[in-house]
Amino acid sequence: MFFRRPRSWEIKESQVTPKASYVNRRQILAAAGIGVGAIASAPLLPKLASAQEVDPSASLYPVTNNGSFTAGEGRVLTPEDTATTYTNYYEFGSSKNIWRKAQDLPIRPWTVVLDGMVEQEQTLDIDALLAEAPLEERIYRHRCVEAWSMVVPWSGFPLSWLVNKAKPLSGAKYLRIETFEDSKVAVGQRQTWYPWPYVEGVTIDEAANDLAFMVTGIYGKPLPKQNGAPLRLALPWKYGFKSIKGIVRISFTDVRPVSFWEEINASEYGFWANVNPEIPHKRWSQATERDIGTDKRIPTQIYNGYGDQVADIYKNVTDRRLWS
Ligand SMILES: Nc1nc2c(c(=O)[nH]1)N[C@H]1C(S)=C(S)[C@@H](COP(=O)(O)O)O[C@H]1N2
Ligand SMILES: [Mo]
Repeated sequence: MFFRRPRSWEIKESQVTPKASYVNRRQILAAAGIGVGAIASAPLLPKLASAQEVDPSASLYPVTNNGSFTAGEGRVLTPEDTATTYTNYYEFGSSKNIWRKAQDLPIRPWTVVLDGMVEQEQTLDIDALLAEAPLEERIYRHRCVEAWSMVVPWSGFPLSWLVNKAKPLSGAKYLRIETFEDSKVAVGQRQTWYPWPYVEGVTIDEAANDLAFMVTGIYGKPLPKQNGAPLRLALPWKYGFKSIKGIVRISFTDVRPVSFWEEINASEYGFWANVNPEIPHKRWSQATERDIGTDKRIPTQIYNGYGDQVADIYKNVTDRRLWS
């Protein structure tokens, strides 16, 4: 077997992993009678293709690249192998190395329910949705609250397109977005102290912003399960936990949703969670981030560098904790 040394960012990351997961991982390691070093020297990863069945949406990709979204000054695309094997998906465990376990998730049939304050509730079949949606590719930066980041080419469609399709009533102020729940296949969901299912929320104004993107593919291919197939969100100006994976329901509501991480620890993970280098997390600085592709530490930018597109959303929001 091949072993590799942990990279510096992996060590850094373990220092900033949310406490619940860190404690949990230590407990599991202790119970298994192995030290943290055993995890750090994980075997080299085999190619993904061998582990995955052919996705029924494969023929839709690649889709046309929208040139208005670029990596940004001094940034380069993260290698595909890195972005698809270093993933956060607590449904499959609290480590980054869950991509094999995520292959257990059946992604067909898959439906997405649009309900709550809408003209009429709808249940959409994912393949019908993919056939109808205006798919395009966008290169986005992604900044995790744990101070690592990547630059990836997502394929998908604007969230605003789906909002229009849902026909929300005028009183709807928020989208409450929910992940699948199935502890038979998602081993992490057997950890009953977490408030499953994973939930996230955005305001109607945030959902209407052109940057809010529903992701169905990556690197010109269908989205791998570990990255949130068949449907996940990308909100590149917010910390990564807002970009919810494995979406099965979007409910329109006038009540602000309480998100998964907010419910676990509201003082550390707020509703808005806009990226801001000047507002530290309670347990670490947010001034810099580790790019997982280049392994370089770089300065973090306000709104992750997307302020020109999103700052206006917040100009009249004065009474809220906009950061962290
Ligand atoms: N359902 C669900 N969505 C999720 C998560 C999760 O654990 N479960 N993790 C979030 C976090 S913390 C991040 S940083 C991103 C990671 O996306 P990636 O693994 O595709 O990079 O997914 C987000 N979406
Ligand atoms: Mo994250």
